[in-house]
Amino acid sequence: MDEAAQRALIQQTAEDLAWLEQHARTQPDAALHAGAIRLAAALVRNVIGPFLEGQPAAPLHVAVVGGAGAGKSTIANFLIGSMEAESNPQAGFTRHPVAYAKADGALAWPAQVGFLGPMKRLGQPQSASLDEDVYQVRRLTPPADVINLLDKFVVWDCPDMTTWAATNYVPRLLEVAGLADVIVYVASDERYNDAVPTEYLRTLLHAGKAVVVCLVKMKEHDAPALLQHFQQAVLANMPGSAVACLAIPHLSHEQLSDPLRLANAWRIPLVNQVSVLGEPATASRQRSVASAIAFLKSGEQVLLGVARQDLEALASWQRIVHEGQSEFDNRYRHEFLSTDRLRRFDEALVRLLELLELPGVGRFVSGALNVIQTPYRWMRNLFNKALQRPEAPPLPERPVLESALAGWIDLLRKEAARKAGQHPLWQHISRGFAAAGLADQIRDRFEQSLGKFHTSMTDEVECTARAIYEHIEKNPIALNTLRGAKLSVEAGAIIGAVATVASAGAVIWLNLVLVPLAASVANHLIELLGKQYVDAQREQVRRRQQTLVTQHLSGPLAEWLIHWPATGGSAYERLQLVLRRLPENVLHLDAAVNQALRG
Ligand SMILES: Nc1nc2c(ncn2[C@@H]2O[C@H](COP(=O)(O)OP(=O)(O)OP(=O)(O)O)[C@@H](O)[C@H]2O)c(=O)[nH]1
Ligand SMILES: [Mg+2]
Repeated sequence: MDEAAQRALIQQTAEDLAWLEQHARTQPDAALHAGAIRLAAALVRNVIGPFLEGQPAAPLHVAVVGGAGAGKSTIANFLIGSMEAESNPQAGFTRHPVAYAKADGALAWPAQVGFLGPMKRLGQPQSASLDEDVYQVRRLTPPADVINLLDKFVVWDCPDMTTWAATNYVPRLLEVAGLADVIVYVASDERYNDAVPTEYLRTLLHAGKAVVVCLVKMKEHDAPALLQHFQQAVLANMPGSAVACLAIPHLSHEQLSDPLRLANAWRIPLVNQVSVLGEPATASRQRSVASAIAFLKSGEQVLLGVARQDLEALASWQRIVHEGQSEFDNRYRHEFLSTDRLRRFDEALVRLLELLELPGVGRFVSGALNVIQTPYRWMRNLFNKALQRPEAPPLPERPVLESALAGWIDLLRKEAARKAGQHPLWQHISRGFAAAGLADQIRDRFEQSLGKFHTSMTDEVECTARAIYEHIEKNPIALNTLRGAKLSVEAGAIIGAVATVASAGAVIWLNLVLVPLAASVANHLIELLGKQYVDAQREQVRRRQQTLVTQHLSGPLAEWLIHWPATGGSAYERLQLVLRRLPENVLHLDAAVNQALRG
């Protein structure tokens, strides 16, 4: 992959994740997911991107995170070795990330577009309480010490993560947490297991971050018990393990103001722990990159977690569309198809029977047989007229289709209105009916398909009906065989009748009754056979007509309706794009990272 393509890949992945994060924030109870997605975006922007672009490993980054007022700024000062970060009794004082970097260090600060996401770098030092999407870098000369973390690390003092995304500053700390090679998680003894910070800790460990837990403010003699309790009650339930869990008890203000001289006993283990994690810097950064890509790959759960509600809503919309479709198909079958006689098939039957009449000289024989059968035919017609109930005229097709469509639209409209409060998708559909003319669009599409359906239908009826006689017409052997069979049956019946009269020694005039009767019964049987065949064809065409309705009318309309929420630039269109594109892009990133790590 060339550099430009790689940069575009990083940018697109970060943008897709940013979109997904915003989308998650529109959903109820999705703040934690939104946080995990923000972290994923930060990993792409701040770790994977710079690594692929050849950014050197140094300086590494350590971020101090935790609940409001836990003591984060105080611990940042411990890491730096002097009172630089504003610690303040007002909980939630630090509102944007503040980086502490060595003044004379050659700070190879990542400069690519998108680094630290939407946060702007402040040009001038400002109070850490400034509540804006910014970060600042404070350069300082650290006091001489045995271990000086600032030689290797940039120390980040972060805003708190006590509340979900209701506040603007949680995403800021997640952005820096994404960047960090080491995380120091601070929890005070009175609030060591608050729900929200604990969930963020879980996300950070899930992302494979090297986390050092620092429990603070307990009485010194309670430290071992609290550490043990935290290990068992909190860390044991996490997806990964923390690198270390340390305690710094409640210290005096003097000790806090000069940690280097007065609190080193507590400070050194922490500084040592962080320092070790940065040894050597290249390995530390490679670990960060490898776990970032692993988190993205395993992040399907997170991504699908956010999209789950959307996908469920889309699936339930799909179910309702199909419910409406089968109701539409059923109504067409019951109200129109079952009553439609398909007259073309009656004509086909007549043609078929005509074909069976003998041609040429044989016409005289057929004519004679017809004359013989005349009394029977009269009588049959009389009976039929007397007994037959008048056929109910079929409902015209168009009104049936229109009213079935209206029923379908009504069902969708009602369901959308009923469920509008459940999920934004239903709200979107409901608005589609109310404001975007969705019902008219449905009718328009229906009209467009109707023409195609009718053309196919007419062709189908005509072809099947014509095939009934054309097939025989074009096959002289079959035709002559059938004619022969018909003649044999009729002649056989007449001869049989004459022979019966003769053998019974009955009076000759009985022939006048029996011969026409036998000829008529034989002919009737042949007609019945023909009718049965034609009716079977008619039934087949009815079934085919039902299939064509589904194929040309209700099917395409259902497809269009199912996809309607994901069209016209809606959020669901983007969602589908992101859900398709993101996993592919993560795999490309994985390949690029693996190649770079091997190199
Ligand atoms: N006496 C004493 N005060 C402490 C100790 N640790 C923290 N504090 C105080 O607790 C308050 C909050 O500490 P910070 O370090 O500002 O806490 P924070 O987590 O940065 O807080 P926010 O940025 O507001 O979220 C400050 O007034 C600190 O001086 C300690 O060990 N002893
Ligand atoms: Mg603070």
